[in-house]
Amino acid sequence: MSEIDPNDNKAGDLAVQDVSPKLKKPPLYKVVLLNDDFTPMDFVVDILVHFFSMSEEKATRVMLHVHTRGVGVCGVFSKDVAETKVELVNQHARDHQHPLKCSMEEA
Ligand code: TYC
Repeated sequence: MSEIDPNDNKAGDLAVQDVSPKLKKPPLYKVVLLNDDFTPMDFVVDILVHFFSMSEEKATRVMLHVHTRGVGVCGVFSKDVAETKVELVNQHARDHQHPLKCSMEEA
């Protein structure tokens, strides 16, 4: 192999320096739902159950949070997964003629 062995320094002229790891952890993204005045509450609960695997109880809590506070977190995911969830939810809302908007932001 071509690895450098710092103990095998026959000429005595080898400088070995510790280097901190360069790889950063990939960023995570929050997927959020935005409130609006028209999307039915049970439609939002269904989305949280089916696209974000929440229990009916948790989905109802999150929906009411969005309804009263304006925005709420559905989950935290890698970039690819967050993008896919946002697309699927927004397409589902469009398919049913609801103005519901889902988006993502860095966690
Ligand atoms: N505000 C909506 C209503 O009163 C319910 C709602 C909740 C809509 C959450 C969107 O992300 C949302 N029917």
